[in-house]
Amino acid sequence: MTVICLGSKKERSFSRKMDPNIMKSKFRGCLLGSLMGDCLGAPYEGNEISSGDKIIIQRYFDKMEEPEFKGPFKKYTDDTAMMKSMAKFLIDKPEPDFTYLAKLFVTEYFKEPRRGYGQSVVAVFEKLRNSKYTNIYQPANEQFDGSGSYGNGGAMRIAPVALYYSSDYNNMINVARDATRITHSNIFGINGALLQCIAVQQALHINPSSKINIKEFCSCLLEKIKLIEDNSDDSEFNMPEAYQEKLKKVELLLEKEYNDDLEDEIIYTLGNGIGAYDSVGTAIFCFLKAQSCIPKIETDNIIRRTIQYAVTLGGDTDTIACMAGAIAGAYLGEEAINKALLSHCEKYDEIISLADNLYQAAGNT
Ligand code: AR6
Ligand code: MG
Repeated sequence: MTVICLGSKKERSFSRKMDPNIMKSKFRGCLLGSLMGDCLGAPYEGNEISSGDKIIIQRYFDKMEEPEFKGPFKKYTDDTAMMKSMAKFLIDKPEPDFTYLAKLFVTEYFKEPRRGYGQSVVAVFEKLRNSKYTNIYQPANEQFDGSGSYGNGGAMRIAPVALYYSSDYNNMINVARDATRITHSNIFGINGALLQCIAVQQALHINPSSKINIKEFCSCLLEKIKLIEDNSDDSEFNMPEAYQEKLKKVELLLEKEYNDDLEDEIIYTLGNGIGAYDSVGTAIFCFLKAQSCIPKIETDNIIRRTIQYAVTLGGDTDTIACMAGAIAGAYLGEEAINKALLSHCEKYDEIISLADNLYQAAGNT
């Protein structure tokens, strides 16, 4: 597997000679976009969003953009807690040590258990601790009578792997898979995390000053996820092209003109739930859709538009906005992030340092 499909020739040559300052800004943008989606999406988690709610969400974002507005921090959830552990694992261990990663997840969970973790993943943490990490993949394999979790918990935390291995595709895929399997062994949970990882990596290599080529972005994703699905064992579900089909639906929906029922169709077709299959395609869709104006989302800032749009689709708002925000931030970098909005997110300064340390650990100066 040696595909490095980075879109157009122009994008490929840009990526080869990317200014290190741009790359550093993209590392920050990605982790901050992820944090912002999580923190700003969390208050709406589990909600169905009416057209009245959309106006409230618009005001909520407008208010936080006002420099003089002071409010309590929007707290981050398990998405960021686990993303932080992923970054630390890559920073601390040049050779991936997945037992170390499992310990980081468990330590973080028992330090702050009330971060909104998935209902079932907690059992994995308890078993890992009780078994003293003898077989770090066994607890996840035992979930759901042996079928493993298909939740989006692997995908929501994967962005640091895409950054660290941005020019080493094969290792990126292998590390992303083994890091996901500690909690999620179901093929939908794993391949969803891989798709999100690839989307972040592709976004990272695109020139932030040029408009994204949506068709190429999708066809590259499709090409890579096809290879992954062709080599996956899907005997349990018999949906061997699940994510390929999902991406084709993303492309079709992106072409549709706005109408009052479009959002219902998006939610019905792509999903807005806690399953990776019902949320990763949705996050990619939100990112791509937000590249141009969206009715009822009033902002010129593409990262805000991506996150706000993800929130207005309801359901697992923090995680879908977190995944969409990570892709948008990897493309556009820190400069494109609204600082007033960011200032309301818990521990944003810690995430900036984490991104810088990850940038250095990845062999950059
Ligand atoms: N069979 C039936 N239900 C399942 C299965 C399965 N194989 N897999 C998952 N579920 P979990 P996560 C359902 O606990 O993926 C948080 O808000 C089941 O109801 O592994 O880490 C995060 O922020 C299970 O409890 O968590 C994410 O947004 C649920 O999916 C989200 O939850 C979550 O799976 C998922 O986090
Ligand atoms: Mg969540």
